[in-house]
This record gives sequence, C-alpha cells and structure tokens, in this order.
Amino acid sequence: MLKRVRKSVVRRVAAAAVTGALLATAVAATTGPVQAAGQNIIVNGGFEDGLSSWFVNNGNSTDGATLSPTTDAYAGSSAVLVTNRKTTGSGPMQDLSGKVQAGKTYAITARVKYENPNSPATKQFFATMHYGGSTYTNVGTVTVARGQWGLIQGTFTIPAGQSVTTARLFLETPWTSNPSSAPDTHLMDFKVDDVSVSEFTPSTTIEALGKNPGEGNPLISHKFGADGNAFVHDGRVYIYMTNDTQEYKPGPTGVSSTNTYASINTITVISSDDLMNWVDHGEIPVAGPNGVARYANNSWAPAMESKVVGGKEKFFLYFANNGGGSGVIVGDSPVGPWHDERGNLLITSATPGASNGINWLFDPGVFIDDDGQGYLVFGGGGDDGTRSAENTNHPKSTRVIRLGDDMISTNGSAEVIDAPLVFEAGHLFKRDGKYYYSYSSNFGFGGTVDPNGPPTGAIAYLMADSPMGPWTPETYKGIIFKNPGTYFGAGGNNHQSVFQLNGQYYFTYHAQTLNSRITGGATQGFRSPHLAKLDFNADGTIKEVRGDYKGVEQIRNLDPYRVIEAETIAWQQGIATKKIDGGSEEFGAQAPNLAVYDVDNGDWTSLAKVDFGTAGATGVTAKVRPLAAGGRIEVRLDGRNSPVVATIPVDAPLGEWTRLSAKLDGVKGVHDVYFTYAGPEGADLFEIDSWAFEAEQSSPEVKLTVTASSRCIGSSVYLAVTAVNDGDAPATVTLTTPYGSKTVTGVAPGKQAYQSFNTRAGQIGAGKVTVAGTATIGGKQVTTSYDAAYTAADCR
Ligand SMILES: [Ca+2]
Ligand SMILES: [Ca+2]
Ligand SMILES: [Ca+2]
Repeated sequence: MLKRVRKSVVRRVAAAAVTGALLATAVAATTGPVQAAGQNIIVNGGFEDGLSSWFVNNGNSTDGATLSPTTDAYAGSSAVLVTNRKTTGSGPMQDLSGKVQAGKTYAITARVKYENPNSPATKQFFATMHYGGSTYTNVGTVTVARGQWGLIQGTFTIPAGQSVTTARLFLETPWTSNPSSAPDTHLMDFKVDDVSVSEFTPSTTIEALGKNPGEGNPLISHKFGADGNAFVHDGRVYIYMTNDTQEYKPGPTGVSSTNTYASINTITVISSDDLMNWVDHGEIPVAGPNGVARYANNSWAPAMESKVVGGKEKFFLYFANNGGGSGVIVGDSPVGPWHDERGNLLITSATPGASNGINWLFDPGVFIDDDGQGYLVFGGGGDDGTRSAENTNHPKSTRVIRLGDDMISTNGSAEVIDAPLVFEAGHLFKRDGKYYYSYSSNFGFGGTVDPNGPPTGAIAYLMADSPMGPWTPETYKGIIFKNPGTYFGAGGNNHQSVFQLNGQYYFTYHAQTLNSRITGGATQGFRSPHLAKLDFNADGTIKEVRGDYKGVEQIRNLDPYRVIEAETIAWQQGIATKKIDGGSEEFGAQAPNLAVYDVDNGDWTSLAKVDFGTAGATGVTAKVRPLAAGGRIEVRLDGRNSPVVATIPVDAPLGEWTRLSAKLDGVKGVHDVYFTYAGPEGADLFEIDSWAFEAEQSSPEVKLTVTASSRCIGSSVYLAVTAVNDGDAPATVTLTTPYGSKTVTGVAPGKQAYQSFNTRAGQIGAGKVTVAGTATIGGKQVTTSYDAAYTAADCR
C-alpha cells in the first residue's frame, strides 16, 4: 500500500511539473507552425477494429476499468467506452515501446466524451505517456463540455535520456487522492475515439505577417537573408545573401533555436527591377557534399561581379567558408548554372600577405575597376587578447588584393587596410573617381574606443584615390549606418553593399526585423535584407543612412501583360517557396524556377504598382497545381481586404500543373494586386508557378504614315500628299485637301498612295490634309483617318 502511494505521489509530482509547459505548448501549437502530416503510430486509433491493440492502464495495481466497443463514435462506426473506473488513471492504454524514440517530438490528438448527468458541466481530460516505472508525462489535454466530443491536442518531446522500452500512452482524468469519494466527478464513464500520435515535423513556413503592405523593408518576409550583396545586371538588381533560413528550426512554440551559421552552405538570391516586387530565385548550393564547391563547408557573406573572360561574360560569386577562407564559384548568368573552376579555396592562410593579424579570412568583397582590373577585400576579427587601445582601434585585420584576369586567382600580395575599429564586412565601390571602402566596426576588443573613429557595431567607411588605397587611418571619413539596434531594437552584426540603379545610389544592410516580428520581439540571430537610398555630399562624403521599415520608392510600375513568376512578391503572408523542375518562363530555361507552396485558407501574396494601362485587363491566368478540392484564388486591388474583382476556381485534377483563368472587367490604371487564397480550412490548397494578365485588345486600325508638303512648280503652289500603308492588309486610301481629293484603291502593304494637287494659286497659307484608309482587318471593314500638316508657300 505504502509503495503504491509513493509511486502515485512521484507520478503526480512529475505530471504536475510539466502541465504548465504542456498547456502553453498546446495553446501555441494552434497558432504556431503547421505540422507536417506524419504517420499515425497508434494502431486502431479509431476503434474501428474493436478493442484490438488497446487495454486498460495497469501502471498501478489499483488501476482498473472495463473497455467495451460502442457505436456512439466520433468518426467511423465504433469508439471505446470506459466503465467501472477504479482510479483517475483508469482509461484505455496502448503500448508504444519500439515505436517512439527519445529526443523526438510528437503530436497527439484524441477525441473524448463523457455524458454522466451527475458529473460536472465541464471536465478536463489528459493524454499521458508512461515511461518505465514511475515517469508519467501529460502530453495533451482538453477541457470538454458534458455530452460533447472534445479534442485532446498537444505536442511533446521525449527527453533525450528517457528510456522508451516500456513507453505507453493512455487517456485519463486529473488525479485526485480519493476519487471514490466523488465518483461522478472523478470516475465517470467516458468514450474515446480517433487517437493519433505522429512524429512532429516543424514547418519553417513563416505564418506571421513580417512585412506590412506599403513597407519596403524587409525586402522579403517569407524567408531570411543576411549579408546582402547587390549586383546590377541589365537594369535588374540581384541580392545574394547568407541563407539564414537553413538554421531556422522553429519548435512547437514557433520559436527557433539561435542561429549558429554552422549549417549554412547555400546562398539565397532575390532580384527586382523596381525595388518593391522581389523575385525569389531560390538557393545556390555552394558548399557541402551537394554544393558546387565541395571542398568548402559553408557559404557565408557572398559577393558578386561579372566580367567578360575569353569572350564570354562570366559571373563570379565569392563566398566565405566560415572564418577559414574564401572561395569563388562561376555562373553562366546571375542565377547560374554554377561551376567550380578552381577546385579549392581562393583565399587561405597561404595567400601572400593574408594571414598576419587576421583571425578570419572571410567576408570577400569584390570590385572591378573601369580598366577591368579586379580587386578583392577580405578578412576580419583581429582581437589579439591584449585588450589594448591599439588592438581595439587598429586591429589591421582586413586586406585588399588584386585578382587575376580570370577573377578566380589572386595577383601579388594582400595589403593591410588600417580602418579604425575595423571588424569585418569589407566592401569596395567607386563613384566619381573616388574609391570607397566600407566595413563593419568591432564591438570593442577591451581597449578604449577612440572617439575620433566610428562607434562600435556600425558601418563606417574610408575614401581613397586607388582601390589599393593606401587605406590608412587618415582616409577614414565617418559612418554610413549606426548599429541596427539603433532603429530596430535587435542589434547584432551588420553587413552592407552599395549599388547604383537608374542613376540613384542605394545601400543594402540587414536587420533582425522579420525574426522580431515572428516572435513578437525576441530575436535568435535571423537577419533580413533592407534597402535605403544612399546620398552624397558635394565633397563625395556619404550622408548617414537611417534604418526604417519604409525602405525605398518603387522606381517603375510592373507590366502585367506577360508571364510573372508567382515567386515575385511585394508583400505576403503564410506562403513558402520551393524550387520546382524545369526552367523559368520569365527568366529563361537556364534559370531556376520556384513555386509558391504551403498555401492555406487566408494566405495571400501581392504585387506592387501594377500598370494595367488605359485599355485595362480582360483576364488573369494562374499556372497552379491543385492539391485539394474547393480551392480558389481571389484577385483584389489595393488591399487584401478590398472587394474581389475576379475569382479563379482551382478545380482542375489534383497534383497536375494546369493553367486556370478568370475574366477581369474594367481593371485599368495602376494598382497593387492582391491574390488571396481560399479553400477548405486545414487543407494544403495548391501550389502556384506563375501569373499572366491579358490586355484589352485595342480596336483594330488601318496603319498609314501620312506626309504633306507644299512646293513651287513655276509660279503655282502644288501640295504633295503621300500615305504609306504600314498595315498587313491592302487598303483603299482617300487623300483629301482644300484643293481636291483623290482615292487610290488596292494600296498593298508597304506601298503608297500619292497625289500632287495643283492649288492654282501663287501663294497659300499653312493647313492640313486628311487621309482616310479603309481595309478589311479580322473580317471587319475598318476605316482610320489621319491628319498631316503642310507649311505656307509663296511661289510668286
Ligand atoms: Ca471510430
Ligand atoms: Ca501557409
Ligand atoms: Ca515560378
């Protein structure tokens, strides 16, 4: 007896200790990451096979009950009824030994119902795991109203050291020491149905709103991206980023463990030609066993340049192999395909001039001068442990070196950059004949920070007359950007680049803004790309940039009358992107193509400032892959809650890519376009590859080029009129002047109608002629008129 009581006490202490955390988890799970549908570990969870695989909890010798099948089922035709309960723990149990593993996370659901009219109006139920002798953990709970089926829900992680050789799951009511004193309250009969335990795979989809409509920053809100390096090509800016999303592992509560950067071996790329609608080009597999550069482990802090080498434009993507070195891979375009042309790291401790004083041979920054000579800046760290002011303010830990003509080799020795308080993140650019070296300042190496230099954790810069400097402390000009913590709460490191587009300079930086919005304030080191305008003083120095969510102005409207990859997004909520087979319809067969997925009811994406023109759009087409019946895409203008202007029913065969359309009427001018996704709650609705809008066809016209000129023949003015048929069909052309008219039939395409009219006057004033062309276009007779002016003439 004593033994049983002791066991029971141990058990209930353990259970009570986890209940608070469990309830928090259960609540968070409903708003947290969507759980991937795992295999149900429970056998006969729906009791459709009677009582097979179930027995009464026998963890304590006092436990006992009767299980019997009942047709009062939540689902199917059968459930289990529990009667004659001896203890609160007396309920149906299943043996999970060999089926669950320590350290793994599981999700549980079960339906319960009680009906005793003498029982309380509501009652709490638990699903409980019993591991070995006396370890009991409540893993799911619900408080249910009498007479109704309630849903037990929870996620739980089996502790890493937990023995699971006797793991069992059972359903029960809350423990009390003397349940038989109030059996209607504690030992009521209950029914159980649809018990499910499956491995919990957290989704990395960001369901929170990370970027408010109208905001420019962060540039993207469906994934992270750090150390953004901008590269402009053909009027489009590409931003290459450290793929922080690889480290993003939200647990059941939706909060990730801290970003260690250790697993990052891909570089994520986005691009835009308007600075508001960003195309997701996916991830470049740079390092690791599946990477282009298998000799490297990591790909952090990328930098991109292109150059014509051997008659072919090549794209050189430099990356940091953690702190140990820097490498480069070569692309055929800004988005690949990618090749390893070197076979090993470009910058190592063996690189001449590289290692002395440097902790980290990382953060490559590439620059090509107007003469085609390439340069690489790199390096960082430099804390020598002396805690001296000299080491803090002048660690001399970054370098600049010339690149070979092939851009994948170095030429000569690296030279020291003595930038005040330097830390990392070197970047080189040129403007109006001056060279700028920008960098991230350190957080203090223990010495007094020189007040004449930059503050800690800021982006500072030097100016010189050559890419090689010399970069002395005297070339220090100030800071471009204070620490991100100044503007966004969460501080941390920063990494910048500068680019020019449409005559304006821009500055890229990163901040933990999306991370902060997901968690409601806390950050775990997940960084997002931001943009700001960069302006200069008359002497070439830089005006300090301030961080904000507003970002930069959209520099051109989006043309909707073409294929637009669906992974082009201004603002969104709830979606994710993934690479799919085949090339991009918009960017070419060699470019990666992505699809929008994890589309739930209520998720949405949008395009900013779409110009439908004065004629307007007549239709919208989506290339989609339906995954559930009953989905639809709603099109709205200027707000995600605005009226629906078109609905595309997604009612094609499941699993097949197909194009589905809806008509549009009167959508003209410039609008933000919101695609809002709707369908059955809880269903994974569809994937989207691309969009296209159809333009209102302008009314057909006869195309003529008309000219008129006055000239003298003798003492008379003649008026010469010419009309060239620029259309595709033969036309009847009538030339009408104040001095007579002339009709020419059958003017073939490319041919002209001509007449020189004698005005019978020695002098005329300026005037105009009218030319009408009539042709059959698209089966219809069409007449179009043109005017042409002539000048005054005096032939007397
Ligand atoms: Ca059932
Ligand atoms: Ca979603
Ligand atoms: Ca696509």
